Amino acid sequence: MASTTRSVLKASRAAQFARAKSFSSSAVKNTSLKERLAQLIPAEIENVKAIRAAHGKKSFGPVLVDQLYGGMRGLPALIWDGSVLDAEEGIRFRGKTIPECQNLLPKAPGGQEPLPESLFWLLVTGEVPTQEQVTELSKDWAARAALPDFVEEILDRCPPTLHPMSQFSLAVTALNHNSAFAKAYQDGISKKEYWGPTFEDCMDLIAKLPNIAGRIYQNVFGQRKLPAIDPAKDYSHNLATLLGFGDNAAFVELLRLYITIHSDHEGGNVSAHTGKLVGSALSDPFLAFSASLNGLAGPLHGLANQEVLIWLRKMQSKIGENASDEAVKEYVWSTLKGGQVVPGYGHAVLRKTDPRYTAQREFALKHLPDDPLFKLVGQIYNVVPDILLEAGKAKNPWPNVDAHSGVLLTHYGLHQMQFYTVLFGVSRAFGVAAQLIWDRALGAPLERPKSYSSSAIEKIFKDKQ
Ligand code: FAM
Repeated sequence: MASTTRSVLKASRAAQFARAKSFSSSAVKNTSLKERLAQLIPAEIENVKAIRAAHGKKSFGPVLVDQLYGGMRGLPALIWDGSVLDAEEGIRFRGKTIPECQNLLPKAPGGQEPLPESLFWLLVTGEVPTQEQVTELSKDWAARAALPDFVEEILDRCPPTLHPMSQFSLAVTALNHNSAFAKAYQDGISKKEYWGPTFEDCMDLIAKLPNIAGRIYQNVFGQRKLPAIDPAKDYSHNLATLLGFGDNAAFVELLRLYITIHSDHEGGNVSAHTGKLVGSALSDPFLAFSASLNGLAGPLHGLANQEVLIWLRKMQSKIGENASDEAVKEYVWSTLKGGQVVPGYGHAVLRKTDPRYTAQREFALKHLPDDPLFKLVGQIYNVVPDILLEAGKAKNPWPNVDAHSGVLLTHYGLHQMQFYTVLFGVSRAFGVAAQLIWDRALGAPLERPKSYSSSAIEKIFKDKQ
């Protein structure tokens, strides 16, 4: 027993040492993202082996029957390395808070917000990239950005009445046609090599999203001719240009912040978990991420950003602009009494104001302090939490990310709220893709939790009252 424990500890220390060594390698400065990953993977495989050897049989605590019926809240069930969500503090990307990311990650020349390219590098490697590495990533994504003709045709044939999220999901599913992973699997690739074509698919996926989003936007709302991707511009600048806002430097900065803060929110939320689950069947990253998008399209998840703006506009048409606190309170109560949720408030994990809300509020204070809708959002913040507390149901009365994003987009002229969740989807690809790469590198197995029928639960506890 003692010698087994000693050898487990020794293996664990050796793995930690190898991991620390590879994670602080001086080669990092000159490597591409794929080269850096190839350096990190062997040590991480050893690290996971060591964690499982040392802790694999330890319990995380009891599972309550309530958790089976209650959407698995708080049930420890997944490994997700890119980010961790603390109920009080909010999200940390590879250990870094949003303000730390804003401070540390490379920015565009003259810009103040992190480049999402740098956030992706951080999510994948746990390291802050150099400016040169970020520039190379921008160029790589620009070179991969073109859509196959048939995907463009699928989008062009969609009726404009089909919700942009459904169009988005269709297009991403169709990209599976050219999946490097699906092809490699058919050609008999070894398990050990899965991560390579998964990486290529994830890079293609992220790279092609601006052209998909831009095409949906122009087909449904704009009818502008789509400009070509400019390899000299960063990802967000190209996306802004496709939407018709590339000349507005503040909007481009907003998109950089927007993509960064919406990228990842640990693994249990619907879009992240769906992507991981579908990926675990070795469905390629396009199939896995289109499933994520279908989850994000639900009003309790990503679609809430659309719902918030619809709700605000309805409120304005009912009680007018510059309404009193009393009128706002009455409107909020009428929403609750109608059996509806107040969109943009509450969270399954968070118990404080979402730092993603705060980051957007700070952006608004800097760039649009006098915007009337921004002022209304501030007024609602002063009113809603007390009402939700008084109503006595919601565990978290504070605003989430979606309470703020639409107000910023509409300030710059992106008024079409049905499009907002598409931008959330572009961002969420970053977090899901980073985890899909690691899942294939670490040999994550098929997900298959155990389900029970209600009668089985009754039977199990029948004699244990
Ligand atoms: N307005 C009214 N009721 C709310 C509420 C809100 N904003 N938030 C929670 N509740 C209710 C909830 O519907 C539930 O009622 P029932 O017992 O009748 O089913 C009760 O309070 C307990 O819910 P909870 O445990 O506090 O929250 P959940 O973990 O079940 O749900 C949310 C979390 C996010 C689905 C919920 O807070 C909600 O519906 N919020 C509004 C929609 C929204 O903003 N979604 C976006 C979340 C966001 F972060 C994202 O994913 N993008």
